[in-house]
Amino acid sequence: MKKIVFITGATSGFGEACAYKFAADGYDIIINGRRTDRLQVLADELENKYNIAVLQLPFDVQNENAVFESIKNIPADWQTINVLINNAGLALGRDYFNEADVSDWNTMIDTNVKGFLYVAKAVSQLMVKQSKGHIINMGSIAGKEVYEKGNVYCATKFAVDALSQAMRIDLLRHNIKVTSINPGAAETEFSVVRFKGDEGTAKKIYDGLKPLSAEDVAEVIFYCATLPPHVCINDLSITCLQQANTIYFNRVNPA
Ligand code: NDP
Ligand code: 8X3
Repeated sequence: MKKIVFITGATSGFGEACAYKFAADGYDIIINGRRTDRLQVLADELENKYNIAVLQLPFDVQNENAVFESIKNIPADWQTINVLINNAGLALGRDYFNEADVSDWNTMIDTNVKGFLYVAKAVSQLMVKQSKGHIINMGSIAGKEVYEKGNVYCATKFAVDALSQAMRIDLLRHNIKVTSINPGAAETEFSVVRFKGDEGTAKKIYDGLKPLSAEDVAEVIFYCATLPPHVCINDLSITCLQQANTIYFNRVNPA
């Protein structure tokens, strides 16, 4: 039977790795992101390599109207979404609270909280019609514990944590699973985005570490998504061996 996964933020990192992981298992895939050139390349690769169908749904999750209109207009045979990976998100800047850039705060809140909510609401309405589905929200260990200069990014991930709990309660009567995945440091484009293209500073985040890879996180997400129907992982934190929490690392020979 046809299985469909909808992945936001599929043009890079965790989202892209999930697209490959689920495609290899025969899922048809709805991919979202803003960079349409990357969506096209990904769609071509997945269709050719895995003989599955891919629907490209480019939109900016910050755009409320675009999110609700795009999801409402998904072709009927794609609306039976089994799994949503609500992953699109970013950090911008790592600054003391009093020095941080307010426009960075706005973008993080608009993307990680408001965009995240728009997507979850629109897709949950499709899942309610089927009385089943699985929403996998991308949290972070930054949503469990605040760290210095993490302020608003951490707050957005605390919001994801609270909203995952809220969705789990409110969607319980519709048989919809809600899982929050909370990774620690993972080497994707995340830090390059956070430091606005400064690759040297981004690289230093992983100094002396073997961090998580996007594929490690995709593996865990796939595991959560493929458990028996009556089993739901509610909340799962994952770090590399050398990270205990957002603050404590065991770095080996840092430069
Ligand atoms: P990447 O930067 O590699 O990927 C981020 C993805 O999000 C891209 O596909 C990007 O696509 C998409 N995205 C960002 N903003 C928007 C937007 N406004 N509308 C639509 N898509 C958007 O980072 P990761 O894969 O690491 O990050 C994915 C998620 O995981 C984020 O929510 C992040 O907070 C979280 N996370 C990351 C950790 C890490 O250490 N890497 C650890 C814990 C959580 P495009 O630019 O094409 O729109
Ligand atoms: C990303 C992990 O610790 O850099 O959410 O905030 S961290």
